[in-house]
Amino acid sequence: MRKNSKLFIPNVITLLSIILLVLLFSACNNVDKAGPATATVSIKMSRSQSSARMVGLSSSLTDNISTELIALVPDNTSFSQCYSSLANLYQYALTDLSTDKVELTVPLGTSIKLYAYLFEGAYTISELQNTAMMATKFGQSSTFSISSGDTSKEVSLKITSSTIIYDITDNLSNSAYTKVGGSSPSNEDVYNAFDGSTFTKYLNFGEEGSGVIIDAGASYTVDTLGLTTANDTYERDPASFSLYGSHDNSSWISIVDNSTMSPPVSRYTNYDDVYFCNSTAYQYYKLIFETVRDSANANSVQISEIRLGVGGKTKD
Ligand SMILES: [Ca+2]
Repeated sequence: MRKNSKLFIPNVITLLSIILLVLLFSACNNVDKAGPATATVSIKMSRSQSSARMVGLSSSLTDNISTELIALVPDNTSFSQCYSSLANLYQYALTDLSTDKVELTVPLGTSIKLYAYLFEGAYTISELQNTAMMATKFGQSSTFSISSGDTSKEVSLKITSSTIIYDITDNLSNSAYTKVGGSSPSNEDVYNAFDGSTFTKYLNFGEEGSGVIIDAGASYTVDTLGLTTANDTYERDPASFSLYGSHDNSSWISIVDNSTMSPPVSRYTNYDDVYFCNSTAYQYYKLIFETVRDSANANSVQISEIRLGVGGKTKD
């Protein structure tokens, strides 16, 4: 959103390395005629075995982390920051962070990898599966396989923080934004939501169902929405949104369908960033405000700033 800011703001990329001790606890290989043999494997995360790259970085890998999701995948599955869009998956499991152990059912004699997703919030597996959450750190193991005679094995897993924080609406001209529906006062037109100032706003008398089309000038894989409340009349705050992507500004593909938000009551204040799964790069995005906080007492929808982020975070 902010003019004259650098296009790419690389986050501090902390490359950490840990060693997993893979312990085969049992010889209880489940030889099933219908599928490959498997073994139940208890994995101990040996986080003290950090590489030299951790020198100078603060304390523990799991500081501020309440949940670690492990995805067991075939070796040929590409990593994604969005765990729910992994192309192939054998199993999800949560690490018991009090013991740093996780139990998995591993296919024997098969090339596999582990991807780790570390979250600040405390979640169950079903919560993670029902709502796409953005991890704050990610891990990728090397490829390995386990055979029936193995009793233990060491595998490395590299942990990084999220990679690039990026807002595609940075440095676009006012003509990149097209109002959808309704009408606006001349001094509260659509581009005011992208000028980097919370003291200017986009107001649309179309209220629910109005929005904006953004021509990003190039294709980006947007996965985060950031909003900031305007100066007054909190009844007009957007309370849910839909997002569509397009390659031609004509044919639209749904990315988010009427997702509820919790607008802050405070004015000039950022909403919590909304993260969603999207693996396709689009040049055009259409953001629709489906509802406002109090439609009976609002005559319009208004917002001071809109950010569309890549890589799971928007920047202020
Ligand atoms: Ca503004």
